Amino acid sequence: MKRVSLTQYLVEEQRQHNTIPAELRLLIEVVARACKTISHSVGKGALGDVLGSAQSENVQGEIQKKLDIISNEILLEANEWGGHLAAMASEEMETIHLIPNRYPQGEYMLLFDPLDGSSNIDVNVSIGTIFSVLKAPEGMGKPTEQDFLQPGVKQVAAGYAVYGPQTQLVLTTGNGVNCFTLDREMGSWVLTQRNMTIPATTREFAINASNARHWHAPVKRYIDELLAGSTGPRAADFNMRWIASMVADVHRILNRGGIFMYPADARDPSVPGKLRLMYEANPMAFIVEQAGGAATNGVKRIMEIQPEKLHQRVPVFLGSRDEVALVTSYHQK
Ligand code: P6P
Repeated sequence: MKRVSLTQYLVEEQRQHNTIPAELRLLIEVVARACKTISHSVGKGALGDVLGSAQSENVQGEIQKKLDIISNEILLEANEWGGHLAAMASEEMETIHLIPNRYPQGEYMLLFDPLDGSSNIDVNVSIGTIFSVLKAPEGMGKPTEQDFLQPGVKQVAAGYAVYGPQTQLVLTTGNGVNCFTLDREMGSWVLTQRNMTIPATTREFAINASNARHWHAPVKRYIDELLAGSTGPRAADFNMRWIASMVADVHRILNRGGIFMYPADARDPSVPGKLRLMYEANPMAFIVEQAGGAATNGVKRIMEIQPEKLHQRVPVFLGSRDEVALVTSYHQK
């Protein structure tokens, strides 16, 4: 297959669909370049003094790994000077990050989880970067947190990089989902999968089953039916995967189907699940829907949720659309 670079793909998309203005193309290329740098740091491991804890806590109350902070810095520094952004928001930062006055302010806003799956860093299991792009509200002056609180349907682009056996970048700008593999020798992103599509049905589910005693009834019913296998109501056997890196679990689902779940549970009603809406659930929901899958919070489309807080959490059910529809229907009863 003739090699198509990320740049060529974006230029072709611009020409064919006119959906990627030059500023958005520049933003995507800058983020992709930052992910290359993150991949390089992640790949050093113990050889680069980048492992272990940074002895600090983030706004989520989680101990930050050195690579969480390194990855966050890489994304901030890469995106500050380009003139395409008005502001950024990150899982690792309590408040939004304004573009320094010395640089021009652009019309896009970038949100990211710079390194998702941190618990896997020190044990060499795949991790990733998740990003979401919104347009700055018309007539916005100095950006505030409120300007970021737009529902997921307002995203103009979303993507993730997965740092695994290969480093890959998965991207949507609203015209399907494409995957690029990093050619480390050339340092370039090469298109390796066009128009990724999630099968509507699956025999594979992903959930952290150690929380089973805390699940609410609809989730318990759904999982029990999967576990009952061919002699149960589903009349089929199912397989389970849980990598504890959302990016890696979602990437598997994009490639071979499946359903990923991080539900709310009875432990703390004030904490609806673990995953964050703005820079984990929304970008992944955009990608999954663009690949023919579905993404709900158990009641409605994740992308239709009106955000109230930058770091708010949301229950997540995403992947093969028939399975997402079934588990969502159990929440209606
Ligand atoms: P648990 C990683 O910390 C993360 O945010 C997601 O990437 C992943 O799906 C989930 O949390 C894993 O959570 O409770 O299984 O460790």
